Amino acid sequence: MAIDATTIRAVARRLDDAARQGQAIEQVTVQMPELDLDDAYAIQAQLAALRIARGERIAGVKMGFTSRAKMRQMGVSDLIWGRLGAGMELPDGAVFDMSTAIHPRVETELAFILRRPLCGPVSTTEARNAIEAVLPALEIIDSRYRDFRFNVVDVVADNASARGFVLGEPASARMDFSNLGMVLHLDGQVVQTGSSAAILGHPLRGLMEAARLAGERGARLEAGEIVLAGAATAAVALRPGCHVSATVQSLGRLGFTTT
Ligand code: 0L1
Ligand code: MG
Repeated sequence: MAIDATTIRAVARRLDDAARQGQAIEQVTVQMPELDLDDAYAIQAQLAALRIARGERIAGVKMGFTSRAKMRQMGVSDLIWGRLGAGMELPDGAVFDMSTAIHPRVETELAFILRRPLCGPVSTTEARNAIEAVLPALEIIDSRYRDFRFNVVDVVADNASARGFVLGEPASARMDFSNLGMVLHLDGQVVQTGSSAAILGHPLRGLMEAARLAGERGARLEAGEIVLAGAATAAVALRPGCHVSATVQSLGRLGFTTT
């Protein structure tokens, strides 16, 4: 680690303020190029601590960089994760107030709810047996950095750009969710199509990687937690006054409106 606990708290406060005020800031590595991934995850943990101190519950985790194309684009070779606060969840059909965001984007995902804890490297059978339900999901990402530009250390410190999520109806984990067609609509127009297979080849891998990364960071995925397994479509910029919906084969439709 390159920075001390006081600096970690100060950087987390700066990112937290930026998120709460909807104001973009300079990437943290501009002032502190020495920051490493351990520092970044420590800052992220401190962001979660700030949420908890405000009375928010940590609801689960989100995976990022789950497509090889995005890893290549960012010049990174591993996945990242971020923490989901319970307050980030928007009910299906809710209104998302854009004035509370900076430059939000939406992407179509699959989510899992766990029925037992997972930690460290796990087999596909262990991962599957830990799933209570599989759900269609929309993730709203919003980098706190100017122009949505960052390196991997910046984005991990910024909680993997997590901003919000919407969950659809839960389905049995026994279903085959390996290759489900997904369509993202904006105001009724198709803007992205994809397949759940785009999530690391199989969405279960998103969960296995979440368990692995949790183990590496001394954490654990808990029963009842949500895991956003990764994006199956590219992220699309949101604008005020639009209706966003996603249709996921065999899992149904979900959406929200922006204002
Ligand atoms: O959920 C995601 O895949 C986003 C991860 C962070 C990178 C980005 O903001 O695009
Ligand atoms: Mg995502």
